[in-house]
Amino acid sequence: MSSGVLLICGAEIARYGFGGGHPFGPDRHEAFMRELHARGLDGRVRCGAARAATREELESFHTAEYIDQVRERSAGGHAYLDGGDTPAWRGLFEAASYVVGGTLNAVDAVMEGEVRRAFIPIGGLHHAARDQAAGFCVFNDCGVAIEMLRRRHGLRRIAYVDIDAHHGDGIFYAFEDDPDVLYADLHADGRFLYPGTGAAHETGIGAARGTKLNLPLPPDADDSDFLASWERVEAYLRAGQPQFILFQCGADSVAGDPLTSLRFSVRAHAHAAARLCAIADGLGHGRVVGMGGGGYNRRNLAEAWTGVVQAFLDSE
Ligand code: TV1
Ligand code: ZN
Repeated sequence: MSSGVLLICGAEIARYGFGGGHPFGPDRHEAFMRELHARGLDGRVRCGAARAATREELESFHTAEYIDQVRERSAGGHAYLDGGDTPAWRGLFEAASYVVGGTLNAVDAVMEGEVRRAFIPIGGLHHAARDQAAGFCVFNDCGVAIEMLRRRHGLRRIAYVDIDAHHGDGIFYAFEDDPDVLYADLHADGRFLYPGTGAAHETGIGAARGTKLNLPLPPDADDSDFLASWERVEAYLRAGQPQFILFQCGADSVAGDPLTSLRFSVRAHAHAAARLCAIADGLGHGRVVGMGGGGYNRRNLAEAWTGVVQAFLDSE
């Protein structure tokens, strides 16, 4: 088994975001990279660029009609892709395609045994549905990754773990009836925060009924609340024995985020990353890919995500 941590970074994914005072600005990538450099971690990871996802890859998760709509609206500029959170701009289609391709590069490198862990800061766009944009998310890189892990790499059981403050509805509802997608999501209770979903009783439907783990938290939950819920995530993953772990580590669950009121410290993110590596190693494969997700306080995202990368490196 190979060692090393792959970091997907560069101008191709840095461009993803929205200008004009939008919280998901294109400066988030740089905020992370500066902190990585300040901690001397940039020299300890292997860096790789993103590629654009192909049409076929996008179609593994998204509908053809939706992909066309994104292409048309971003060429035309101006309109929103959703009710007001996700503005279209010229070049957005390409930027969103690079985010998906970047996550696929991360997943492919892990599957090919080049590295055991990989991280992509601008990724984890968990609100995009198969047929629509939502909450700053155009193409759902996590969803395409799950589909490609199955179709291209032949895996069956894949875990998706999400500690972003917002519920990962785009992933949850896309795989709600699929018992082979393990889903564990810590988020602020939907009664108090967008997108409003992810109640504890939402455990899957049909063949997957009772198999998913939604853990809503009080809107001001701190590290002790995090740790109590996190124990359940670990037990769930150990019982489910996934062949791959996707980790959406949104930093908007850290105290001081402008969009949410969760109060985790950045240690929560590092702890989750370290434990996921230990679990993946215990399962004999070590496969973990981290995706940055949300996080709108630049200091927080820089510290939380570099903590995740540090935990990946320490786990080697
Ligand atoms: C344009 C400009 C859009 C400034 C949106 C905050 C803005 C928000 C903006 C904003 C904002 C939301 C809602 C809207 C319910 C909707 C990456 C009808 C200062 C993964 C997405 C949050 C989180 C969407 C994404 C949310 C992620 N909050 N300023 N929009 N209304 N939308 O509440 O999970 O982190 O805030
Ligand atoms: Zn979020």
